[in-house]
Amino acid sequence: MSTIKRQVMTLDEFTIQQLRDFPHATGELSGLLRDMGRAAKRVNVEVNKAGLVDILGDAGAVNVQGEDVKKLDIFANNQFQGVLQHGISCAGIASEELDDIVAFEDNVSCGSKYICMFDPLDGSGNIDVNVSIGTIFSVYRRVTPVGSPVTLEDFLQPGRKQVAAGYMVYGSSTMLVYGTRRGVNGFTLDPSIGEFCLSHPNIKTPEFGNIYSVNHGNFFQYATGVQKYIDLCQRKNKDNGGPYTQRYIGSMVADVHRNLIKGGIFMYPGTTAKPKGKLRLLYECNPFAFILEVAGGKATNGIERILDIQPTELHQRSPLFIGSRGMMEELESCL
Ligand code: AFP
Repeated sequence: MSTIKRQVMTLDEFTIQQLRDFPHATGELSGLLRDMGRAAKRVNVEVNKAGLVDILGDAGAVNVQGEDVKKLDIFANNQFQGVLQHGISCAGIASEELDDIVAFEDNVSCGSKYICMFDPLDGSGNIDVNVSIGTIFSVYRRVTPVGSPVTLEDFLQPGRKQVAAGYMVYGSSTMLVYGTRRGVNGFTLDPSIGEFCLSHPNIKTPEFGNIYSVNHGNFFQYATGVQKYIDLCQRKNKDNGGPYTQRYIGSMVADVHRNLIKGGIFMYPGTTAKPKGKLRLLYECNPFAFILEVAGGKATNGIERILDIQPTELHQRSPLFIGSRGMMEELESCL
């Protein structure tokens, strides 16, 4: 019997295809990933018309991080929470927008082995000015018994325990990238059919890149080792490849996505005012550290591997250095 060759493979088809290699898999993780993709499409529609409708601007509340909440953040949070709560593949969530975990208490959800954590709309400071923003998520296997409601313990796991992690970029095109231990794959939303289509199979990040990304405004507040590395990035001469190019959007998803594809290093170090930096370990650092490591890169807090940090609270922050292996090693020699 001849096999029909398809030109494009959608996210749904891809996740189902992956199941064929694991005949005993329950399909729960694939279902969860498809749920996230579905919610992302709804968020994408709203992000695209943010300039048209009265959804822009502050919602008037302040989130648990003490930052102004934009209306789209709330919309996005509700979409991801809703799709997982009404699905059958997730037992509970934690979100950057919520104080506490949400345990889904119905029998079907309690019977799931996975929990999901997400930052529903990262880079929301950029919404009003039409710059790429994104969603970041990670999936863990719960540690409490299946069948009971999840607890905080299920969420305070080190990043190396992640089963999958991913992100969506709402940019010049909309992409969903996710990784499992088997590899990282990128899907671009085809608006004509409303499907994420496999566009970047088996992503590997280059060993070296040409880009360093950091908030230069904080330069004098960084530790000496970090300053030394930034100096090195600027001073590299033609004998060692010329100075690196500085690129920093202030929207982590877009910055790290670009560096993942092109090669580079992204840094959000601690400052004298904020020694732990700004980024959240569970919602931002861990998922990207997982993806970058699977793609061949590295991620540390300057002292230890991000994925080995034992979290103690849901919303804790961590300095982050992440990117191409060769550039991370250069940085480590300065720290
Ligand atoms: P917002 O979601 O508040 O816009 O923050 C985005 C972010 O967490 C991350 O995406 C950026 O890389 C980082 O903050 C930018 O922070 P600085 O403006 O301090 O450089």
